Amino acid sequence: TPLLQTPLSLYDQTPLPYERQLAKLAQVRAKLGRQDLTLAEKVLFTHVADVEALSTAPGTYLQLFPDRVAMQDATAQMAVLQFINSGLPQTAVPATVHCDHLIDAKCGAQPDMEAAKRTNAEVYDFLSTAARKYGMGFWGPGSGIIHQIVLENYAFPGGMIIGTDSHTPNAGGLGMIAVGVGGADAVDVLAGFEWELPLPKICGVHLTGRLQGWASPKDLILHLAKLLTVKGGTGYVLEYYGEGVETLSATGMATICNMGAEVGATCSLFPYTASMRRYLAATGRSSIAAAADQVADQLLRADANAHYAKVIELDLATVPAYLNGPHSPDRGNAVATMKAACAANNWPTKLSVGLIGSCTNSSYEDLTRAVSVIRQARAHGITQAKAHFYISPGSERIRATIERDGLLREFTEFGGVVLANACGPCIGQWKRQDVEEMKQLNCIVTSFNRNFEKRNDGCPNTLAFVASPEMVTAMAIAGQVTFDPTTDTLEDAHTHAPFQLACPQGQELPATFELGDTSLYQGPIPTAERAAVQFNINPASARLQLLVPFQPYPQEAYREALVLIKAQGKCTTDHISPAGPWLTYRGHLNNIAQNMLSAAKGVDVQVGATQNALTKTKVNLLKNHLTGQFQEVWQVAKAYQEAHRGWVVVGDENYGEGSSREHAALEPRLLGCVAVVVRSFARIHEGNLKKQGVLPLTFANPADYDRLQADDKVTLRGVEHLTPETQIVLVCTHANGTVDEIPVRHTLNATQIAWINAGSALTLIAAEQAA
Ligand code: MIC
Ligand code: SF4
Repeated sequence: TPLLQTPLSLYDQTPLPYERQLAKLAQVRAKLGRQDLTLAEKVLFTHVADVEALSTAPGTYLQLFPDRVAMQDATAQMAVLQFINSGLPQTAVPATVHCDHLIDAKCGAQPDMEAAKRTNAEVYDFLSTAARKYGMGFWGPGSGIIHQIVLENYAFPGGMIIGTDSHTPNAGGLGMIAVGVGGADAVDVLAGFEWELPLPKICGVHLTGRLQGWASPKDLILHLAKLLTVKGGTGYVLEYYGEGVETLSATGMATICNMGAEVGATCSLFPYTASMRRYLAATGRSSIAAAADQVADQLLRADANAHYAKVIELDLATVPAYLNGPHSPDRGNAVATMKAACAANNWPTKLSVGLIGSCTNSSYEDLTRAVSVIRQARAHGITQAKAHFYISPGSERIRATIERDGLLREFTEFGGVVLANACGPCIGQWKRQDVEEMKQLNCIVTSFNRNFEKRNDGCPNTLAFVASPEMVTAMAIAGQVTFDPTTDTLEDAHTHAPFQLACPQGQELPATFELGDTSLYQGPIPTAERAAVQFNINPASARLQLLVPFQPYPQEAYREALVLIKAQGKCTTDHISPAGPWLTYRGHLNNIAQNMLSAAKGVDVQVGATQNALTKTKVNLLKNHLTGQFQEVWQVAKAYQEAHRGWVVVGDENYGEGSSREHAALEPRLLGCVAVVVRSFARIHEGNLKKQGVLPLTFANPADYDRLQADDKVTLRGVEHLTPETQIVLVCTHANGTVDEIPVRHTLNATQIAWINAGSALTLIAAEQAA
């Protein structure tokens, strides 16, 4: 049958799994006795390892077999280094590596690419060697950003992908369960083991109506981010449904799913639509669309009376245009309220830089909408934007297509700088040129997804906002973050008469896509040639270092442990292991560990005025409780480790929010962290800590955060005989000698406890492999 013959992608021989999924779905229905399945449940449950073992009791873990794995260069290095230790000859499922995070934006695409190839040669060589050795596809520098490439080439309705990047859910725009994970999770799947996911709850988002005026799919998710906050989606899959879904393009849905990461959702997804069919056809995958058409009713939509854990009702017509920020993507300001918000918060109204594109917003539709705004300005004699203006195409395919169609020229003629097809300024790979602006409080607006402090340019004075690309463009033209195109006017350059911008108009898809430079992709080499491929890691390298499996902590480490830092407020992975210049060391644990918690804000502790004064103004300076000396965070940690003292980190809400980077767990583990105790965790980070053998604990009573002091000594009672049911108690001896007992919770299952006992998950795999 045609279903069985359709390959998974243009680059894979493996067939689409639809036949298998249909058979499994029947088993799932029989096992659970349910005819009210959500789409997410259908896709998840048709990927479980064993339907007979399937349970939907709260607190269970699903054991899953995803269809593929994607990794980007900044996280793939650690994933590959771990895979090397597994000793396996090749990956068990189709996988790809994408070179997108390490390209510094400075002068524009071409010179920046040349520089990146020079400076990152060692890492690119390592990754392409790994791809050849283990049978993976390799998308070299310049090919584009992982999530865009996955959408264009690998995503398919009803499939399941995991990726070592938190925005992997982007592929939900094509109806895929797509989840961001740490490298160690990816290695499990690459090694042929099941991937373990805590059973998510399914939140239905019921869409009615149609977006109006300047509102775009980006605004829909900015609106939801405001509603749900950065942790409101934790533990949930966001499943969209309703007639409003049919009004959205596939790429628009991808934008919405991409930023589900910003509310902490496990992933987001949409049912199969006509726009998905169009997108698949435009990207050369009509055969997948034809197969999807056949199984759509059974597999690619929820049952008619699907049961959702909760439902959000949203009339698309009520969504205004937003500018979210600064410092957090859930800080939602309707564009119409920005004048008041700037006045109330003393934010400058001037816009210094506008940036569009990235993995979130660089579709053909996005860029044609942005250009439609530029055309209106040019028709009124405006020759260039008032703010600096940058464009990051998401892929070589997009870049080549907008070049062919003249859009690229329109951007550059308007003063826009087209950057490499890469992450660039989105992840702090940006040598910002307007250095004068950076000396004072200044605003930038991007069409990216995250806006944490210092993320884009490393500068504490920068207030970053996120918006749709067309809104960024309009604001860049006006040079004001307060510019509301629905009420404010621009001035005609010749007549000086005021004029208003009409709503942007875009084109969903080009008639055909241009592929551009196809040599940037290197496919898997024949199996027989793989064994001969050799790694060559220079022991003196500053960028790559083989991993040594962690040894278990001795029991004393859990007794009278020191508090390294009591982090206050937002502590994202960008605070725990900052990116930007540190991306250089993503393959070298010892070196990158020097950035540990360097951007975290330590709480005002009661250990003396000096530290109060210091920590208020400065991050990455802590009192070493053993010597009284002030040192960088990692130095204090190392000193404790050398003194054979265990230490803990104390954190606030949604600790570890943001990236999937497992460096945020590996670094504390390397330097002797036994536990991280917080009010709440972000999902991926909690999983990463477990994998590396660090106990993730939450206060049973969140107010106990205040009872645990930064100069306490903490004994973790209960850890000696840890079981999934153990109630761990922190016995905290305060500086004045008094003692508090603080109950904490853990979510470790038996397998995960075995990781802790072995030292780390990898230590356990290596031991099993050797046995
Ligand atoms: C991000 O957007 O923060 C990143 C950089 O893509 C990260 C991955 C990383 O830190 O390498 C992510 O989202 O997971
Ligand atoms: Fe790259 Fe930014 Fe997308 Fe992360 S969010 S993958 S850094 S473009």
